[in-house]
Amino acid sequence: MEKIYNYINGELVKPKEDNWLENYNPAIGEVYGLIPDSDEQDVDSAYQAAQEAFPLWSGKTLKYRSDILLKIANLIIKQVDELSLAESIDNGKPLALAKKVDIPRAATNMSFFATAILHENSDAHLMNQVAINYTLRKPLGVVGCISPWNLPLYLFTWKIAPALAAGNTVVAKPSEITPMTAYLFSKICQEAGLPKGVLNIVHGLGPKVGEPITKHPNIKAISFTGGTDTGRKIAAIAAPMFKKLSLELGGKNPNIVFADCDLDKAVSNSVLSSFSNQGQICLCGSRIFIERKIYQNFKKKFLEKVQNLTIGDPLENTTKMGALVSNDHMQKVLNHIQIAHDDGGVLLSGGKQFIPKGRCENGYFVEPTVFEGLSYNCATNQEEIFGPVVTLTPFDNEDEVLNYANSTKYGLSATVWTKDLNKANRVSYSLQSGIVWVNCWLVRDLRTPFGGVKESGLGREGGTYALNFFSETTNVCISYD
Ligand code: TXE
Repeated sequence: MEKIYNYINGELVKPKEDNWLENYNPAIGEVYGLIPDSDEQDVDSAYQAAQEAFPLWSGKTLKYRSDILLKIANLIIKQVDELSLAESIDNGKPLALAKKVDIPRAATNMSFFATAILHENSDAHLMNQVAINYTLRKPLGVVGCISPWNLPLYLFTWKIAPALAAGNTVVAKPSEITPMTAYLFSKICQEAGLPKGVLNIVHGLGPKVGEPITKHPNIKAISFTGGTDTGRKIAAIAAPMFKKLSLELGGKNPNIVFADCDLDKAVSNSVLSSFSNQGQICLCGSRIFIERKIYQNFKKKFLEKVQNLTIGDPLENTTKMGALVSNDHMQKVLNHIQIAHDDGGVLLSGGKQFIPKGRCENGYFVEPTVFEGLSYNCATNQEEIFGPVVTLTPFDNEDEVLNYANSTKYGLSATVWTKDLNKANRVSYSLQSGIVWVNCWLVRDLRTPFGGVKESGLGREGGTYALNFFSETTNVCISYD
């Protein structure tokens, strides 16, 4: 059985207790490897290595740090085939999706922040003839990065890159459900010559590894992406310790389709925003609100495309929907489908576990599922399902749809389809959301602030927002004599 190892002080090492967890391939429903079942001792070793590496790494020139991160980016691109296959096997997502989105974006995360630090400027405030103030930006020290299973290397590097670029050293924990590409990333770091201890990756369970990172007295900040409930637990520990916190949490995103939209564009993008990555993207638009006068037309076109989605073996090139990430998650999604039925939902498509023929017959697949006829405030329209399940709901006016859209405890992203830009600006202003896409979905400029409001999170990632999170400022005021 293939084992993967922690990456501590530049070495690939076993967990101290020599305990291991099973790693599943969700497309075939079988264990295919073992990962370290690490604990607090391993986190302490990782912290020590990061602490010892900090003076050297933070003292390096921006160019030195930039060059190493660019080397890592180039190695990711060179190894795109191996990394994409590993990601698809570990997560269940289509290989084509991993190759087109996940792995290239991981490389871009590294190169974006490698170059961002070369162009960053800081502030100065001149007090005429009295004094000059300048804003000194310094790295925090050792920081903790904890990431989820839905976009494993993409979200892992989205945290690691700015943390390292800003001069911090890192103790990182990828999800125990999808550890493989983080492990391959540690070998890339060795190949790139990243100095030992600068990045340390500790594999294992949230409570046994994530929590010790969160509560470690000398880990200065926690950057977390994952479920809202877990984010709450992390905040409860970190806040009283006055640690900096970046929380990217769950979502229940509205997708608002006005009658004056480009209907075909809205339909095709809505299929993507509903079912990409099996609906396991926190930015997916799982609540589709359609202006009544085009409801039937939208529904007809949408269902035609949904029913043509190829679901099955993630390694097949034609596959558009792969397996859900685990049996537990599949059961959670199937349970939500049952609740939708109980709430009086009318099933328009899907609704069941999908059993492919051949090698994936024991995999964790769920059909792309569409309901209508549910109230905006029922559980299906309020709770995050994080799977291939969407609802269609008609509306008659802006106030009504804004009430629906803003009715959940989340506020991560929203999508608006209309050709009327006044309406687009008006609705975007009124949406309780960290991100609004108008006539597009998942168009990403990495300089922009990324994050949610309400229970979708705290703080913003992306560009200067991320670099500022991973640094501390001192205002130096020098008087003119
Ligand atoms: O989250 P979990 P999952 C959300 C998504 C969904 C969830 C799916 O909406 O709700 O995340 O990811 C570690 N102390 N987003 O189920 O369980 C755990 O081991 C410290 C939103 O993985 O929260 C894993 O490494 N760490 C997001 C990580 O936390 C703990 C995009 C996430 O696990 C821990 C992606 C603990 N007590 C998913 N318990 C966005 N907004 O961008 C677990 N972990």
